[in-house]
Amino acid sequence: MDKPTICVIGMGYIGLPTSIIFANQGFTVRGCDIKKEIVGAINDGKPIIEEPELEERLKTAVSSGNLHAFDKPTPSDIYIIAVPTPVNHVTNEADLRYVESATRSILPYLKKNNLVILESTVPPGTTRDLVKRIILEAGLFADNDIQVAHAPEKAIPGKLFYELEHNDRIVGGVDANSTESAYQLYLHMTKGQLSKTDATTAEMVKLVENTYRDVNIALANEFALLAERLDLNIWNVIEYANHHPRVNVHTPGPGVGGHCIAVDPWFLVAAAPDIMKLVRTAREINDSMPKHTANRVMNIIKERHIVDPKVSVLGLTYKANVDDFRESPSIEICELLDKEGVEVLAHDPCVTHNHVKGQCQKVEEAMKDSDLMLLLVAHDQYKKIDPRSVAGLMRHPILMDTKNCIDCEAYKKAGFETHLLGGN
Ligand code: SAJ
Repeated sequence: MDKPTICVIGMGYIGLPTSIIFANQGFTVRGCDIKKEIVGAINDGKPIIEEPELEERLKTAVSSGNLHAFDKPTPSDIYIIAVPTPVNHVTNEADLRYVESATRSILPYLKKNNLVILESTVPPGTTRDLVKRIILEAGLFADNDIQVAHAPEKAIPGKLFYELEHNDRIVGGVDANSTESAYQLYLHMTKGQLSKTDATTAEMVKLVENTYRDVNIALANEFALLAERLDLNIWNVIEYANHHPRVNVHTPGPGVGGHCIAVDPWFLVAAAPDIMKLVRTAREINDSMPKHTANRVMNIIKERHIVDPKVSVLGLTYKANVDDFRESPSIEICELLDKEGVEVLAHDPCVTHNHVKGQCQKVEEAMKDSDLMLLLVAHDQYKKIDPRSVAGLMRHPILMDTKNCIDCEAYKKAGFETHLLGGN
């Protein structure tokens, strides 16, 4: 039997690699995105995001003729929706407008027995109560005519292909047929264990995973704040505590970014604000870390009576060695420092276009005449900086390390005054 044809709506961090994997497995895949420049780049075999293996795999998929991109859906047997689900920062509720418009965009093409899969992370009940409902409301199909399922992605930027192909995964349909069809499809993608459940359980599994991580990061951040008060080094404490076989304290830092962990817990808070008190508090703690980081910098500047301060912000992305700066704490920290009258000289080796005020393309440029080096992201390049070479460029060689990722002793030897988040 011929393989079913697949139309993937949303050619972003998940939709594109998913399309490539299915195309290279021999499926005919139509990638669809509303942005014409993305469609053009894909058809030219040019990667639109920085991700290991993306370029070679994309070229293979396009040159085999199995992957072609369009600016609207095309008739297919399976539709996979992989569009963003941001949080509305005013109401803290999921903004489902892209899921809704993606679902409406496939209505003209849907035929009996097609399978519609939602991969985007969504509040519990969305696959059944929004996607399936929109399809039924079109009035063309009876309840069992169209299969609908949720298949949450679990891949981490920087290791997208490896994780999409190896992580255990769960699929859940709105009925048993939908579950089984989604299961059969994803058997072609993952070598990990594939589990079957219902759509709402699958949605909840994804939210629980990211919320677990957010709450644990918040705990690490709260410990870091306490350690600063008690004049302890939290990084040493965590290292020793994690020797216990059942303890895994996460890593503190200047905040939690990305489109997932900083967003998804809000979907659970919105589902039951009276119950989700710990989750809300965790979100608030993590959201307070950029302000705390900026305050520590301002205190150092004030204590040293530095006038017309210049701060070198190293790292703009939401985590190390990726080019993604969505919800990145660094952006907020730059804005807070700017509001305090600090001249910000920002740098990021993974962000080649200028995204914030005062962005420089070379580390040396960002360090010139600076009063403080603020390390926010543990990019590999920053771990290799020779403190002796940058000390001479700065007006005041002061280091504030928020990731405990460089050798503070070497910086001290090079004449730096050093400060550590979660320590002193
Ligand atoms: N962070 C800390 N301390 C830590 C771990 C992370 O401060 O101990 C910060 C990072 O610096 C970053 C943020 O948290 O700002 C999130 O980074 P991450 O690497 O933990 O996760 P994401 O957002 O890149 O990807 C997550 C993953 N989920 C889990 O690990 C449970 C990934 O598997 C999901 O596919 C992805 O969310 C998603 O799409 O939901």
